[in-house]
Amino acid sequence: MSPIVTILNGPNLNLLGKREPEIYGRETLAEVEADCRRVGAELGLSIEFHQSNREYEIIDFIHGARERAAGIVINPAAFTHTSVAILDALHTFAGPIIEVHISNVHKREAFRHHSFVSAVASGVIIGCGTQGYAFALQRLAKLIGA
Ligand code: CA2
Repeated sequence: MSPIVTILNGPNLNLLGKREPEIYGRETLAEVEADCRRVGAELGLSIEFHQSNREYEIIDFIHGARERAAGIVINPAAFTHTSVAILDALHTFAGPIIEVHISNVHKREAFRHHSFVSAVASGVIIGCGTQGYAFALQRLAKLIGA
């Protein structure tokens, strides 16, 4: 059976492709999900894909991944810069975690320069647009040995 990878997306990413295309591009989250499923299949990974605007739901998805998933890809969106609770949840996950940011947060406001999540990430992909999700899956496949 293919190893499961859980892909998590934080608040407002449901609006991807619908607002601020100059920052986040024109691809919708549904298109990102389709790309992830295609790339995942090529890499022999089974993809679970979620988005939530609620911090507790993201924590619940991380707890769910503990029982089933071999790896996590997470774009925590604004929770990146605020959430010790998501950091604590990720600490309980044994497998590799790749953090993704669509935009180059280091070219943006100073409050986006710090990530709580990076402390538990095996790798961080920043500023590669939505292509960053495919890069993250390629890296996870290597780390998991899929
Ligand atoms: O660059 C990224 O992927 C971010 O995680 C996106 C977050 C932002 O708070 C982080 O600093 C960097 C914001 C996600 C909001 O997504 C939108 C998409 C389209 C239109 C409006 C918001």
